[in-house]
Amino acid sequence: MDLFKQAPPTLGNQYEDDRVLRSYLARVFPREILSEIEPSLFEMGRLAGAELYELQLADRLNQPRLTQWDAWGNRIDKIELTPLWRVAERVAVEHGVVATAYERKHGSLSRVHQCALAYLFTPSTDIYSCPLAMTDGAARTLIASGNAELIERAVRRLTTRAPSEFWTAGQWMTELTGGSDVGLSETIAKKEPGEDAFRLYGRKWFTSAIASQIALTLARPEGNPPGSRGLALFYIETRDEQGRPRNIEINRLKDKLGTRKVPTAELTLNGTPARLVMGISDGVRNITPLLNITRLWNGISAVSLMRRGLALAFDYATKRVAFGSALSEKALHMETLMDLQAEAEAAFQLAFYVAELTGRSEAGEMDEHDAWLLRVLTPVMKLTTAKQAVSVASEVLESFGGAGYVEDTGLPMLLRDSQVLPIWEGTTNVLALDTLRAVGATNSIAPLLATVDRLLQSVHDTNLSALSGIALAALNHAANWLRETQGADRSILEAGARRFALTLGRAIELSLLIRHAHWSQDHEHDKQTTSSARRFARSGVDLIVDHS
Ligand code: MFK
Repeated sequence: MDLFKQAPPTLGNQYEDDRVLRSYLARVFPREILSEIEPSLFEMGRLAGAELYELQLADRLNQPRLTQWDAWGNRIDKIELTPLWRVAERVAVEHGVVATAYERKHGSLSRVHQCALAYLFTPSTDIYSCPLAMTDGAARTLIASGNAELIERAVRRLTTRAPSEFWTAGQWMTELTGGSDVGLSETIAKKEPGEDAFRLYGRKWFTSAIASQIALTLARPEGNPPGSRGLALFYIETRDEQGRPRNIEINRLKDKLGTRKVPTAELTLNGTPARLVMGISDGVRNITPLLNITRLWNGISAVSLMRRGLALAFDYATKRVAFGSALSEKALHMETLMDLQAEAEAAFQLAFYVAELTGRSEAGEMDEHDAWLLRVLTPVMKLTTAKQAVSVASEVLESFGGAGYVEDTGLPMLLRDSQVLPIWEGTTNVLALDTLRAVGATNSIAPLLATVDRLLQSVHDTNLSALSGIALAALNHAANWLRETQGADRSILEAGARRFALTLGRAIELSLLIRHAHWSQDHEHDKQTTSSARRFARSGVDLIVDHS
């Protein structure tokens, strides 16, 4: 009997097939620079759709392993990564997924080039973006610290293209007392008589990518006051020349919903040698360059996972036949996918806009207005895109019917891995409060309104102008809410912070989408972004609820 077999979804070259990425890069990059960087994007797109994707599916059941003891009673705490992650590291290093941002061949646009590489690389490598994000953030933080000795020792290795020299960095912040409220950290830093370095004593509770060679961490030098100002920022080299942990015990690996390739551990620091990065206090403030880079990576990962889910779902729609025709011929199925596509495109524009701002800041090309914008839009972008990624992943699974719920299709992982995005690097609520902090004491979003005005100024198409009105009305509503809440009880302001931040996020996403749609109509004679902008505009932009 010839039984029916379902054709699986397949992927092509993930750069070549990505209208959104290619159109965006064509707008942002001068033509000669784009042709210079395109070979790197074609190659990463090819790997992501072919070898890496095949390896990812084959590696599905593998997980990192912790061996705490050797046969002879020695504590070794050895971590073995899965085959996919070992290949991912080599590919990432050789293709400059971190390095590109530091080589700065194209000035501030190198950050955008790097994010495009990360966006292509991420969905086929099971969150290897986590160690890369922290490595990038550590390099940025060390450079910002001005600590010449540590820069000389570590930055070259964090940003190299030579796999044999490459170091990854961890970001050890979370303790049992405080995942979000880092100021409660209990780890103590002691200066032993006759020693230059400090030694750290404490317990880190949720440390990601524990196989890293170095880590940046927070600890309280003895005698410092409680709270985040009393913490200092430290640099650790995790293992000695023989590969033994430096007074660090890995107590166990976490059993997590997703990101299961990431070796995340509970650690005890038992006199771990550590060097001050800068200053004896203000550790939280000093580690914020790292936080802001990993939050950018979080957004790039969010849009890349949405893109992967939709690439598979659109392809599958051409292959799956039900009720007499392919799903791609069903109006409701395609309507559903196109709405998801609009969410993904909107998120893409915001994540890459923050990449552009980050690049300009690193290249020293920022005025006060742009610095404010980057500070506010980083948490706004992170929290908005992370929420979008979870809801898009859930719908993508549903679009496959039962197959989306079955592990060996590889699809459930998209949802599990997306679910981490609103949690780590600051939950939605913590980042909503950070947005209020970033807006500043004036409680005004005038710089954002001015930016959106500028973005939309040249849009003359009548359909797009109507959509601009929706974005501006939402932003003005948010601005009024903030003004009116100013004199009220602080709890009213905080209770509305999530709606406020998400409204800013969705309104700026719509504005960026309109700006790009306008460009794409003029330069590519393409109305697909316009159609996405129209869909996105009717999916809820203004979430503010006025208090009575
Ligand atoms: C896939 C891609 C991503 C991969 C990453 C994977 C790794 C995941 C591993 C982790 O999840 S590591 C843990 C991540 N943890 C967090 O993100 C902590 C979340 N909590 C916060 O972000 C809180 O808002 C915060 C800890 C910062 C609040 O602490 P405090 O003690 O209330 O801080 P405070 O006093 O408000 O801020 C201290 C200073 O830092 C202030 O400046 P001043 O000293 O000048 O007044 C703040 O303005 C400044 N600051 C805070 N956040 C900032 C910032 N400056 C710039 N950017 C920021 N984001």
